[in-house]
Amino acid sequence: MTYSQLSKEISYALRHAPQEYGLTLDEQGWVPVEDLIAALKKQVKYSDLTVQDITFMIQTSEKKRHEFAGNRIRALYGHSTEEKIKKDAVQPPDVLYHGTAHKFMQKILGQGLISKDRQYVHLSQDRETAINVGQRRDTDPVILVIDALAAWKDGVKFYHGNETIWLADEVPAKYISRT
Ligand code: HQG
Repeated sequence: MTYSQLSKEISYALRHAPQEYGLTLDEQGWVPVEDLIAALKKQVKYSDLTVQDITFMIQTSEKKRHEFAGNRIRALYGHSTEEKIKKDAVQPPDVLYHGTAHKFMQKILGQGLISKDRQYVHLSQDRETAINVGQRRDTDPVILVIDALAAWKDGVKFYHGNETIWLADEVPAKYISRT
């Protein structure tokens, strides 16, 4: 087992397929960590897994993907499960960014940013994060600038993911510009 493998598997379980692990997310996406560990331990590679491994994985991970509080764990963003995770809307920074591929641009400028397979659109707090996100899909990604404050004032809802990631239900095209 590597910690990167563990992070990926926990993301898969808590973002996309809790039922495959016999888990049920609560409204905010939490599950008891002991249930997650018990489910993972059924796989040989995780047979020695401890709660300390999970704590270490979260602490040392480059991206803050998971949160551990009390005896519960959840994914902070990325969900695609049927039941939409409940988050409190909060005022975003004035400007947010979104890194994407050139091939999506025509559609995005027409219909805005939509969440596609996930529950929320993912936005970046800074340009560097947006470049990293966009590079997953394009070696030279397009970095979009979102007039988040104007959108918020017009009633578009934003939610906090982690220190670098913000979420929204959708971002209409009129708040999006190209750099
Ligand atoms: C695009 C990773 C056509 C959108 C990352 C994106 C992030 C549209 C893709 C997090 C569109 C969806 C999320 C429209 C949006 N028409 N394409 N109207 N609206 N798109 O993976 O933001 O490493 O669901 O631009 O770092 O790329 O897994 O979202 O390219 O933080 O922790 O549709 O996932 O984090 O792709 O990435 P995704 P994303 P982890």
